[in-house]
Amino acid sequence: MSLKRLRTAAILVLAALPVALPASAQEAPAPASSIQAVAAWSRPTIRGAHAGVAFVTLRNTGAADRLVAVETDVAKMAQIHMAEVVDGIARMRPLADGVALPAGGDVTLKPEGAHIMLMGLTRPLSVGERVHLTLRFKAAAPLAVDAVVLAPGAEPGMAGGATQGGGHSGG
Ligand SMILES: [Cu+2]
Repeated sequence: MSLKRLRTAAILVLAALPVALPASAQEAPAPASSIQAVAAWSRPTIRGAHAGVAFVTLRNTGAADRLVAVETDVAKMAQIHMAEVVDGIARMRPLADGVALPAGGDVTLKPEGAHIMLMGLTRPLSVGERVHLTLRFKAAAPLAVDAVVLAPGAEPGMAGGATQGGGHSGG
């Protein structure tokens, strides 16, 4: 084979690569997720705080599923918790099985209920910033969500103020 032919062959191989990659990627297209984050928010933390919280409303347009895990880059780990009042004392416990997401319904994580606990914050969370979360489900594809850190009083559901008590203060 002449040098010219070799070079031509090499160019043909190189030229074929960019075409081949998208083609193989198309064999397994990412399915449009059946779960959407309608709203996601978090709370500011003081310097030195070990824990933060995040909340999200999830809309499930597909089959029944579960939120089973959360990952974040602002804390060592994220857990799914449930806040509850036991004997008049606000407590929270990890939800080992996560949160049920019924088919065709909205589920709102909130301070007085299921919430995402950011354990071992690596830095304080400031008003206005976005906390990156990756939500993992039993069936649906993982969902990347940015939770906006809202100032106290600007939080969803606080305006009404009809419900009181129970929620943990995140301290
Ligand atoms: Cu908690």
